[in-house]
Amino acid sequence: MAEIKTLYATTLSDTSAYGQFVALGHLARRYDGSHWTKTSKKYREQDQKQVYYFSIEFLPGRLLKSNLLNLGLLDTVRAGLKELGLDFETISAAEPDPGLGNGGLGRLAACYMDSMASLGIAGNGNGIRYRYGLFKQVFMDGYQVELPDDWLRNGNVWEIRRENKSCLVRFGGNVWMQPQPDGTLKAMYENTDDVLAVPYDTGLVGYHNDVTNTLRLWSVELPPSADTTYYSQAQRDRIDDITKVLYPDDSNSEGQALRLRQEYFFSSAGVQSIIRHYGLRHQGMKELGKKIAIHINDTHPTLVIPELMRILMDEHHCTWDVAWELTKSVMSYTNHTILQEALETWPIDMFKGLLPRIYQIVAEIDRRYRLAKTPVYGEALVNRTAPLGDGQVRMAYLAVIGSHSVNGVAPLHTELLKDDVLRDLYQVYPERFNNKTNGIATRRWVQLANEPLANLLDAKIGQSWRQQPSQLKTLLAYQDDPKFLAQLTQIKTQNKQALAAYVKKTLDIDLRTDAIFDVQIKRLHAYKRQLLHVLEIIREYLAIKDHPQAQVTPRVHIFGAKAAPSYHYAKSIIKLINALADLINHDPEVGDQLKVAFIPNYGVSLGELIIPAADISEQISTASKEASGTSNMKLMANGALSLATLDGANIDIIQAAGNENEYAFGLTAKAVYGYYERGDYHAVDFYNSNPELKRVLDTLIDGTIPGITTEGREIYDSLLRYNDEFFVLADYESYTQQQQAIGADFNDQTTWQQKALANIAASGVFSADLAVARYSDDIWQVPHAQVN
Ligand code: KOT
Repeated sequence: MAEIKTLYATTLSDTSAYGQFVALGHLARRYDGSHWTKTSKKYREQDQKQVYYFSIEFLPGRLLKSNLLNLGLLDTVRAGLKELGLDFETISAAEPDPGLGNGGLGRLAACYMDSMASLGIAGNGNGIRYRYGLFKQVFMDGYQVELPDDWLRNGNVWEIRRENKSCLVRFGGNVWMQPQPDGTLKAMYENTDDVLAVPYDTGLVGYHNDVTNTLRLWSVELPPSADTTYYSQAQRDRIDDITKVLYPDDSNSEGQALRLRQEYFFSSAGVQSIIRHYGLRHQGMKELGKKIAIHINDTHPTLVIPELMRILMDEHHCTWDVAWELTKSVMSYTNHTILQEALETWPIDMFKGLLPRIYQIVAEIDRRYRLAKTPVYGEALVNRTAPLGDGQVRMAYLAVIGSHSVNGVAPLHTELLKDDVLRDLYQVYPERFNNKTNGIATRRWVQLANEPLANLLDAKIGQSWRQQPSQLKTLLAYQDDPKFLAQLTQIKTQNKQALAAYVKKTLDIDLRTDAIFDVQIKRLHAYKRQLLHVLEIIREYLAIKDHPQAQVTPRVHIFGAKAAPSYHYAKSIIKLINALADLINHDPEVGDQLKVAFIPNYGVSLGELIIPAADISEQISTASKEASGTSNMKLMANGALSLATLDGANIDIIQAAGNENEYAFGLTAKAVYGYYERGDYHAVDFYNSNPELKRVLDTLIDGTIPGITTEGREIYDSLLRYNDEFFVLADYESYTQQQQAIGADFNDQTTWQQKALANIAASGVFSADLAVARYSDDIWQVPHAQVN
């Protein structure tokens, strides 16, 4: 476009890739800036119901390319840059990828924000502007080392600081209720530690619809009183710490006071800003439930419930009953895990000290819950389910009691919530429980990440799938079109070449692009069972060593995974994978038949490179443990076949694409629960009865794999001495059988690509647009653009 040349030509050609990115970012903002203002004005004028999605994590990925795509400018900008002799991809890669999340939960929040904008829903994200995102992972001697992610070092083109929308958040001190002349009670505070919450807003651009919504992230600062009062350095640091760094734990709760401060900080600031905004246009609070929906993404923002109660009662003089009905009608909660260690609870003493007024309100919620429910459900059940119990504040229970809707993220997960984790509360509030299967932003994961595939789809089935991913099903008409299937192979090869070039550059490993690219990308966690994948690699390695001349289908095993810094076992698995990779990749006898590439620092941007190149999607969690999974959906949409347990959304993927197009294996959730109930799982029996498995496991401790003396023993013991908590050995045989079937099937590329096609065609049902439409219809009660 002319504008790039006239306005930006000098800037663009004279600067670094980063400088060019900043210049282009400003250009994009000029375009979407007017949409942003217009969108806010329209929502205001039409008094449209607002959805506020509260999440302690957002993983939006780089925004330049996606904003240009959504604005309809991508092709033009690319062509304009080309005329200037500049490469768009290089410039785009200079953008920092904001790592403000750990994994699935944070990325889901970002996909849903994208869909809300694209469906014209007045959706607002509310979270924390961490000064440092999730650590950068490097490997030293095969061990994970964590470096700080200083993502804001050079500023952030997308954000706008809105100091005029700041608010105070109060911690600690003493609080008491003082009777007023009119008979009401007023909350009085002394000696509180106040901090200032300053919002930074980022525009979220809808797809080809002139809508730009807002992601509001809060940053902490000293309160105005710091201008006149002395704050010691230690006091200043204590305040700064609140938004300094993202907790690097996925599916785990460490229970530290700083985390609780983070949770209240963004919950309180968010609710204050909502009520202030609402108050500008409404008299009284009556309409709140009709005008506002607040969504609680896992339990981290649960304090929005007592915080809204506080504001309604203390600042807007509502009675308890009125405030409570309004609060419940506004709130809804999504649970993302059934792992015990992830369920948040806070010691009452810590909670009370940090949040005295909020504690009073939670205690009153608890008192009234007990009073109302004991006569109906009995004391035992009520004790088990009340917000306060065992000296703890139980966040999930508070979230259920204070919301009108509770959902799981895949059908199996929702059933397990009802039958197991939240079973007692399900007795009390059966009507609140519902399922909302996760979805992904097809725009980012296919249109942006896999342009060759997207273009082929356009050519074959037209462009309607770009607005309505369910149209991908029309692809099934080409299942017997050999030319089309060959094109799929060709695109896959092209994507593998791009990934192979990256792996060569970063790890100096040569990958054959005619090999099976077998991919496992997700956080490193025992329940996700990267270890099972490792056992298969050892099996393949031993098979090659036994029969160096035998014909094997070449394979590349690709891992991407960060371990929480304090998760010792997960870090040992990382060392094991790297040690094994070292052994295999340098063994001349193995050659290019088998390679292992553990790509460091997995995140959204690397996902965009790896996913389009995958043939096999490893989704091998112990059945019942993975709430949904979402990389399974992204890989499927890019034509990878799932090698999957019957867990989370794998079940739904297998059903949608057809069992014959995936590789399912392993214990069912029911079988896993059966072992728990009977207490008769004996890992050692599998070791003793399967000589191949025995041999594979022995390599962990017999020196076959150099450099893992302590890690090998630790892992070996976890399986045999401590009885294999995640049933790795029980699933070994069925898993390795499917792996062998994959090795054989891959040689028939026509049949293989027919399966890939079936996966792409069925992936439309996992679109985040559809998921968000269901949230809108069933939970938030807001209108949205048509999705089907
Ligand atoms: C829970 C507590 C703290 C930090 C993270 C979590 C967490 C993450 N819980 N669930 N997740 C993942 O969420 C994804 C989106 O729903 C799911 O697909 C995935 O199965 C969860 O593990």
